[in-house]
Amino acid sequence: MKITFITGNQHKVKEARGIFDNFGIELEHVDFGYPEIQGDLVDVAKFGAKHVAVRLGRPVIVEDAGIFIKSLKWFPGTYSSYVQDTIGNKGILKLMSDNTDRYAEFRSAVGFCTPKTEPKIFLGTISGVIGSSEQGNHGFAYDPLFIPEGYTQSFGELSTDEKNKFSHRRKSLEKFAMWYKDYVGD
Ligand code: ITT
Repeated sequence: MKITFITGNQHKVKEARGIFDNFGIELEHVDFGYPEIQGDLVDVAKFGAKHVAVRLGRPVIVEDAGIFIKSLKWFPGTYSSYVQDTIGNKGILKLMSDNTDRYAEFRSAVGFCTPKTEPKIFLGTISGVIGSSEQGNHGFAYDPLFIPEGYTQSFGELSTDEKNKFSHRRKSLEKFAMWYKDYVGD
């Protein structure tokens, strides 16, 4: 069983391969840019999946994700990629220097679409807190800042395999994988 994953992010590919291995799904990676429309993660994933499925003429998945920080009114959210490339983790820590409420969530929306059907969405969320400094150099982007609930280590201190056991991406891709197995009928 195979699925084409559209992303320009190699870290997502590595994580998705590790997750799909558990479900016997082979991942084919294609880096094919698509417009990220204004809206929430679901809007972006729906539009992107449809756009690429029609252009490539085959079923695809895309994933839109981000980190949502409560005391920053859920910023950076859908702007996570831009904010990471501009102010980065140090900028986020600065914005939060006086905030005692450190609650944050990573959220992931996976969009599946075929050229002839409407997109389907699978969601995953993980709760945690923003640490007081960057910790670890595993993973990518906000991982060194994010300490998942029940842990003392950040995602940046966990291996890909450990993060893959319970991350936002694990939850959304696992929901997709279970559904996809029935859909394909294997
Ligand atoms: P594609 O759109 O090409 O898939 P991208 O990196 O631009 O790749 P997003 O649009 O979904 O991905 O942007 C989400 C950003 O949120 C991403 O660039 C990271 O900065 C951050 N992010 C998402 N998931 C993350 C994770 O598991 N760990 C750390 N940061 C993450």
